[in-house]
Amino acid sequence: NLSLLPKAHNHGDDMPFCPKTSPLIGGPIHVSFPSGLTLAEVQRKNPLVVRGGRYRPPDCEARHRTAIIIPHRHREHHLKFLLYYLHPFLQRQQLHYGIYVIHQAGNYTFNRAKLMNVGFREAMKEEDWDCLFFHDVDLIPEDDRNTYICDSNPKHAAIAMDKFGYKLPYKMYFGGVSALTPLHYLKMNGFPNNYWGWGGEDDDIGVRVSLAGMYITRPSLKVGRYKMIKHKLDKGNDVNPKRFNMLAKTRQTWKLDGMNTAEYEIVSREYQPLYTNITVNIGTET
Ligand code: UDH
Ligand code: NGS
Repeated sequence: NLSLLPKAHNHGDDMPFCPKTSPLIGGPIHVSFPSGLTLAEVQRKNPLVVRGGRYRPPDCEARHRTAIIIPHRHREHHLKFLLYYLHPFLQRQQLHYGIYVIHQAGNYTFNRAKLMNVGFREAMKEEDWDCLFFHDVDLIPEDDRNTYICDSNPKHAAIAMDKFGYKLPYKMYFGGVSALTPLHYLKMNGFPNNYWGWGGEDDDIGVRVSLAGMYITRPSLKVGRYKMIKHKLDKGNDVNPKRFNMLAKTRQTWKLDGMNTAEYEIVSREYQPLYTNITVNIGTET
């Protein structure tokens, strides 16, 4: 009797596909930030997550393979909460997934978009991901129906953030959390490498989407809700005074700067229990 065989870690040919809509997803999620939470506790709550922060549903073949790419430096306190919410959330969606934290080495000015280029290339070296979620560390999804899978066009997921009164701050906003397939990513030559410091890089990415002949899709305002963990502007991420001039030139620069010119050195790759930590030297502004 086949039904008596243990199935939990069997990923043979005989596994049925997971249902199109996961029976495990609910609706709104109540997000709070319990004091005293530890990574060990998050690990204990997620026994099926394996080294490097990877997961596959135990009893069905996932329909989607999603990599989460998180740009990071000095935000361990935020990362802990994000992992606490994201792991169970992705498991309820019955995804095959992996979480990558792309950690900028050194103290030079932060560069969010370039770290995403690193994350894309390094994640794709490891597995054939069909969707990449570029995810700020301080944004917690507040609804299970916000599915972490890709659309036919680049998707902006963080459409309704608490700090903006749960609506878009402006029509072209593309910040926070976005989802692209590898094909979308390469079509727009990835993200810019030369936005050092705070601001504008997300707008540049949004412009690249349309310059590459694509458009932005979004979930509904009811579903694309996020709570931001409150914080001040970080040390080492000063507002970039050049951002407006750079944005005015994206049409001329997007093919010359991006995935095709991203240069960096990997410092280390650690397979932590809850995520893959890639520390990278991305250089300095030239
Ligand atoms: N990040 C880090 N470390 C840093 C800077 C940024 O990990 O030192 C990452 C992190 O994933 C963060 C993302 O980059 O979520 C975006 O950076 P941010 O949180 O500083 O940007 P945000 O716009 O907040 O969310 C800015 C605070 C107020 C800026 C006001 C400027 N007028
Ligand atoms: C715009 C920035 C974006 C930023 C957005 C929200 O003005 O990078 O505000 O900022 N664009 C430029 O500066 C050109 S926030 O309210 O989160 O601090 O994401």
